[in-house]
Amino acid sequence: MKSTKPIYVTQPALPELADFIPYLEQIWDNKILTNCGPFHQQLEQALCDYLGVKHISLFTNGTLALVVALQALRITGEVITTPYSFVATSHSLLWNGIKPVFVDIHPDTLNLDPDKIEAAITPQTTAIMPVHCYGHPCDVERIQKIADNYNLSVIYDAAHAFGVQHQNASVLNYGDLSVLSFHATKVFNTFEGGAIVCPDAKTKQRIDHLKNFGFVDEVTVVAPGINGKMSEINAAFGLLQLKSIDANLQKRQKIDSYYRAALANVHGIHCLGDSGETIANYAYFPILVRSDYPLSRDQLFEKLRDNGIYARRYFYPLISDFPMYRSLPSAAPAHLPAAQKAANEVICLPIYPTLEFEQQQSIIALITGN
Ligand code: T4K
Repeated sequence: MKSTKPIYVTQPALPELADFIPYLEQIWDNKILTNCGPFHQQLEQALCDYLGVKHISLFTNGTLALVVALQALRITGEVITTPYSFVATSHSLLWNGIKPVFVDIHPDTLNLDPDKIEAAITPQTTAIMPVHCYGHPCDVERIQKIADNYNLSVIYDAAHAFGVQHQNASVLNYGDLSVLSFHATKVFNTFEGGAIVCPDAKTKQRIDHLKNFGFVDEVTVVAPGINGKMSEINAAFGLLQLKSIDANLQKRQKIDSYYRAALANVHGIHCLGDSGETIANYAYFPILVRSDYPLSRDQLFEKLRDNGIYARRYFYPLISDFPMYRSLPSAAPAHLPAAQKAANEVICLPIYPTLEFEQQQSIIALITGN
């Protein structure tokens, strides 16, 4: 069945335009457009309450938040990370003059494999930067144990993990810092945006200084900071979006369940496991196209595209295969077999609150061949 309008891997769930007008009127009235104004402050508090975390510092995007998180903890030398992520994860290391050391992922979770981390630690290693890929929590307990044993910091790239809980608490509370993305394509979006979650007020204060050029007051600059502040318009939009987040997560859950049921018995299609005890956010719906499926991964990807379904191969190519990384010893394909395999098998299917049932049915029909 050929779909009439394109179906993307994701589509932002937008509130009614009229509901945004009162927020704009307030901005127009008080003429505070940025620099941590009233909406910025309100959104930080509202997110702490909603997510169950102690402190949040809002940013213009997730990438800058990652860059600043590394600066906030004064990370240097080498950082252990995953090659199976969006390229911003390791770009944040290069922007800080840090050498990424790639460690393979676990084939079941596609997250950093804790069994492989210790072998990659050298005297230069100062931190681990794992990613909660697709919003599925990493093995946070084991990662913390390794970090404690070797006196390493842990900064989670939690760009996909908005609202995810592990053992009845926010997964964002693990590690030293967690970094969120509120990009348009994310479960919770502020057009562009991001945040650092941190456990104590002192670290939050350092992060707040760093995202505002290092200013403490009009005449005092304490660090070579950058401009990473979220504007009032983005923060206002975030406050409005928060009102519908639970309803949107429920819609995502329904879509996730329907895919799982419909694809469960399709030979050669493996749905990445749901995250068990955790409260998930259904941010992505990755399938792995194995060799016993009648089409190759790329053939299925093209078949979907030819029918107006713009699924994505997140994360192909691997970060370690990009030119600025591929000469690193840890980037050698033979060193990263699980990541290579996943990158060659994955397709992320469309999942977003406004995806219609008929649209989902047509995607499933193309995969099952019915
Ligand atoms: N760490 C991780 C693990 C990440 O995944 C990301 C970002 C980051 C860090 C960095 O966070 P940010 O600095 O971005 O806050 C997208 C997003 O741009 C990126 O935020 C995201 N990860 C990544 C996984 O996906 P593209 O290049 O695939 O996006 P694009 O423009 O092709 O959009 C995908 C589809 O979404 C489009 O086909 C249509 C739809 N779409 C997109 C936009 C921008 C819309 O419907 N409306 C829109 O406004 O990277």
